[in-house]
Amino acid sequence: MTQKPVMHSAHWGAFTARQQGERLTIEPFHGDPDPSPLLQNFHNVLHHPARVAQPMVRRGWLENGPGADPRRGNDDYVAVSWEQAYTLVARELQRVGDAYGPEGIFGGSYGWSSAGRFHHAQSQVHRFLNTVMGGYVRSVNSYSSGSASVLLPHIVGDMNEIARRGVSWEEIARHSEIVLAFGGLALKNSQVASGGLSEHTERGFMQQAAERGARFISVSPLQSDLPDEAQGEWLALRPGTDAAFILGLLSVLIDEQRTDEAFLARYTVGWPQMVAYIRGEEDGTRRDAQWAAEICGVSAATITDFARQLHGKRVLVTVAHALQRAEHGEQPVWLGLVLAAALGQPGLPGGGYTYALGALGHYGKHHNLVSFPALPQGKNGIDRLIPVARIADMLLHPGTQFDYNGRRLTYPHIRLAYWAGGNPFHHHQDLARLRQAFCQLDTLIVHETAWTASARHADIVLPATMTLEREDIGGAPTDRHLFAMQPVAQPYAQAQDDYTIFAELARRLGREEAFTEGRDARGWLRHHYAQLQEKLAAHQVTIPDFDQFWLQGVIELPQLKDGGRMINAFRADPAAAPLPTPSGKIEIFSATIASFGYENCPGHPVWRAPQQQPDAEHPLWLIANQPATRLHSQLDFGDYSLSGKREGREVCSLHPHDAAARGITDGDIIELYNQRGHVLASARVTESIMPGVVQLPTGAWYDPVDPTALRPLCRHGNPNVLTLDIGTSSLAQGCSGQITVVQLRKYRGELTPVQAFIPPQPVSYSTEII
Ligand code: PGD
Repeated sequence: MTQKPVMHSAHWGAFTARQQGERLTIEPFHGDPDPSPLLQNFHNVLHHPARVAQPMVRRGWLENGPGADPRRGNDDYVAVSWEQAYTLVARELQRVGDAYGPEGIFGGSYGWSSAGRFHHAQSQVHRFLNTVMGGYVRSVNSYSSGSASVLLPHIVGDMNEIARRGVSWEEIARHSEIVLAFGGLALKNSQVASGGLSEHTERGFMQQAAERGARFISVSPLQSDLPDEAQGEWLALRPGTDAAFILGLLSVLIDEQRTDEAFLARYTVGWPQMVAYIRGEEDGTRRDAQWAAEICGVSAATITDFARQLHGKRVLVTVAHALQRAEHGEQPVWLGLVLAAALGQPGLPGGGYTYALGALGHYGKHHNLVSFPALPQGKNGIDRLIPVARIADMLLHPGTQFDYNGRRLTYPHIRLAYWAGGNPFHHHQDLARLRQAFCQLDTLIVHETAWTASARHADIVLPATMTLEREDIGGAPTDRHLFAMQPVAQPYAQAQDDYTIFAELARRLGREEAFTEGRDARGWLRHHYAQLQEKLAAHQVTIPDFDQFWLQGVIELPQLKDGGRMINAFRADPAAAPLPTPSGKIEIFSATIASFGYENCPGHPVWRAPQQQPDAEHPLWLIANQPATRLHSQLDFGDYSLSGKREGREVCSLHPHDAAARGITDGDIIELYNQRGHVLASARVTESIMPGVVQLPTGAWYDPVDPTALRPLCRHGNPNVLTLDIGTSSLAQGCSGQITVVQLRKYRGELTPVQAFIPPQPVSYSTEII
């Protein structure tokens, strides 16, 4: 069948699409100057065998009923009808709700889902659990910015103001002299923005700035963290040591009286404590260039010279999400701000501190005058939460206390977890431990488009439509285009929209009206669009009516050009526009954080060596970063993602020295391992990575040879088998998955093909009992 092209949008770009048989042809949005190759992942996925075709129930759960079960992840599945699936899910929700109330249900359902604002799966789960079940145990913060989002409000202000509304790319192109990017500015990251990204402009802005003479300096163990267009410089340092590096820089600036004392006195609190710490007045350890050199693997002379080069220049400091996704990840975020302040830069055009520039396509962009309405979540009847990355701790240790951002909280006892739009067996650390945690549940229900590892651990798997199979509206607060996401194809097999599934469950549980408010999906789209019209009308802005919008496929929204507004106003008049911190200033020392008494995150930024250190057994750092060929684990079976693999396995980069020392050549299958498990990958030998460091991106679907093994072997290349499941600190309890330590060798065991994309075949089973 060949159809007319229709407009659609994804987190990685807008496009028109046309179905031709089982494949799609895709044309990037005409206004996009630098479309993302991730669009190619849509070509082959609509009818891929990895799709979930029908509702399925885990055999052990059918036989024994709800309850802890070590077979999760290693059991058969039984195909059931939608009628049977609805009966089972509604009955189980009723049982858990009656016996334990919302405190027995975990509805965090973390995950990126797809770009449409109405069918956003996590919002659908939350609304359903609030309006139908009276609430749920929730999760707070994200795997992306778990520690920064907790830290930044204490020391400067809301993360949104210092990231999304930070210094704009336009200003950088015009004014910055040095862009000092800790963790780099890799385009693979900024090609993505939640809700969509119609114009990929980072490459162009970097080119403009570089042509004007701006210097881009990427401080990172990986050369690939900066695109060619930036004509940048690469300063390689050991993973996880940026905080020590910045302390070394500060020490040079202090000793050589190159700090902007007037700025520090007027706009910050706590500089004297910082100086005392750097000089070792507290404990006798001077954090100078030599001290930093030994930690970072960068010479003291380089650190000294580097600090001098920053002095007197319009410097913009940015710290990537990746750096705070590690033990003590709060520290480089804090120190990046301190460095910018010490140089007197915040609030100057193209200078200062902007958090996570380039980490997503949202940052450094302009904000829409008004934002598109989100699906209302309803009211959660309880206030129980966990920081999102503490899920395994919660399931394994109910009733145990933990610290979080000045509070002492207790893990609830969860009986049922409901997940839609996320893939915990992609995003979480130490997957063997995660499996044990999920085995404690009575019931795990998952809506999925495809048979991810998370679906394979569920008790009830409901087939969800993918974005291409339904209508929605796509837009992000930093994107001037709003898209009518028109359906490209019919739903695959028996797949249904998350909304349809929840509406039917709500009906069976007697709460249909509360959940749907009498609207079908199109009704909600019209409703939200009307709300947008109303908000714009208040600013005397008119947009076409819904039908016209739907016909056109795209409209343009008015934007504000107010990047850096909070800091600019503060610099102009700190008394009139104080920062939303307790002192109203940049807090180099935070009395609030100090009052929490956390050894792992005291009142001013510090260097704390992580508990994971390379040693004789595990001598290599592993960087498990974002992939370049897909968004997280989404569409790992898509054409573009597959094209990046070798013989179906993920590719691991390592330096020629480390390869030679182990007799490894390019293209060998290697085994990375540590005390948590083993991972196979294809070796790429390259000089664009530091010696002593290897890199394996996230997102290859977990494919354990024996899912029940205590130290499983993933034959596909999922690095989260190896990463450690600990919080960044007691302050934020963020995800620490970015780096870990490993050993590796040429793989000499039995090599079985990757099976991650082969779905479970339903076993025959009498479903009369349902
Ligand atoms: P995705 O692969 O985007 O990963 O973790 P996240 O769980 O968000 O998962 C989204 C899932 O939603 C996919 O399985 C997709 O099939 C499904 N889906 C898409 N659309 C729909 C829909 O409409 N309905 C339903 N029901 N399902 C849908 C990402 C997380 O991983 C993030 S944000 C970060 S930043 C972290 N990064 C790292 C890292 O750098 N290093 C490590 N080691 N670990 C990380 N984990 C984190």
